[in-house]
Amino acid sequence: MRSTADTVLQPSDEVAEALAAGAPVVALESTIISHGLPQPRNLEVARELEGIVRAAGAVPATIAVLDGVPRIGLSEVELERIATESGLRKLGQRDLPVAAALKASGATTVSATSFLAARAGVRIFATGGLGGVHRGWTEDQDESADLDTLARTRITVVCAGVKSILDVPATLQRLETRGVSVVGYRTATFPGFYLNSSGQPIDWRIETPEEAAAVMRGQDALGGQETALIVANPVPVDQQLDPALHDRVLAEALAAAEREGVKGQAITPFLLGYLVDGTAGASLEANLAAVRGNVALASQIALSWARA
Ligand code: PSU
Ligand code: MN
Repeated sequence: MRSTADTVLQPSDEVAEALAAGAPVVALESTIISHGLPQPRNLEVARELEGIVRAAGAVPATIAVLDGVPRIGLSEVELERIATESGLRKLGQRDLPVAAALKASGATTVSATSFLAARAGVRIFATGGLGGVHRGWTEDQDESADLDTLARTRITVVCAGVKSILDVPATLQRLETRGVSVVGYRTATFPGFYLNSSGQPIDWRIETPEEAAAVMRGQDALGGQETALIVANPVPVDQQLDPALHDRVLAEALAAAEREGVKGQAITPFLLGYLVDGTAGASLEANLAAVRGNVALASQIALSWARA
C-alpha cells in the first residue's frame, strides 16, 4: 500500500528511479536560492550545485513546494521559477500543510527540506549553513526551526556549521541538548560558515566520507529517536571571508537589523544581504565556496552510503 507521503510528495522521474535503484541521491534546499543569494547569480548557483552532484555520479534532488505540491527534484524550468519568481514564500516544516492546502509556492528551508527529503527516502542533504539560536535569544526566543526538525529527523546534513550571524555556542549547546550528532570533517573546531572556524571545539572528527556513512549505519543499528547527523565541513582557509572584515560588517548588520526592527523569518535574509553589500560581494564568494564544498562532500557520502 502506498503511504500518504507517497501520494503527497512528488519526486521527479529521475529521483524516483534513482531511489528505487538504491542509487546515490543528494537533497538540496531552495531557500538559499530564493532568499539567500542575489539574482541573477542564484540561478547560476542552483544549476552549478546540481552539476556538482551529477559530476560526482549522484542524482540531485532540489526540494521546493510548487503550487502546493512538495517536489523532490526540479526540472530546469522549475529551478528557474524558484530563482526568479517574486513573492515566493520561505517555508519551514510547519508551513508545509498550509502551503499544500492553499496551493502556495515556496522555497524550503533546512527544516522543511530535511523533513521532505527524509519522507521521500533521501538520506543525505547539503546546504550552506544551518539556522540556529539567534543572538539576543534570551530576549526574543528566536531559534530556527531547523534545530527542532534535526532533533527528530533521520537525515545527514552536510553544512559549513551554522550561520555566523547566530549565537554559535548557544546553537551547539541546543544541538547537544536535543541529541543531534555533530562531527567535524577533518576539523576539531566547528566551522564558522563564512569563516573556516568559529573557534568552538567539537567532540568528534572524521576524515573520510566512508566514516560518515559508517556513523549513519550506526544510527540505524542503534535505533531509538530518529535524529540527524550534522557533518560540519569548513570552507577552506584560502576561500574564507577575511575574519576582521567579517566581524566589522556583521556588527554593522546586527545594529542595522536592531534599528530597523527586522525580526522573525526576515532576519536571516536581511543579515545575509547586508553582509553581501557590506563586504562588496566577498561574503557571497565565501558562502558559495562553502556550499560547493558541502555539495561535493555530500555527494561522496551518498556514493559511500549507496555502496554499503
Ligand atoms: N544557508 C545559506 N543561506 C541561506 C540559508 C542557509 O547559505 O539562506 C537558509 C536555510 O534555508 C535555513 C534558513 O534553513 O536560512 C534559516 O532561516 P531561519 O533563521 O529563519 O530559520
Ligand atoms: Mn527564526
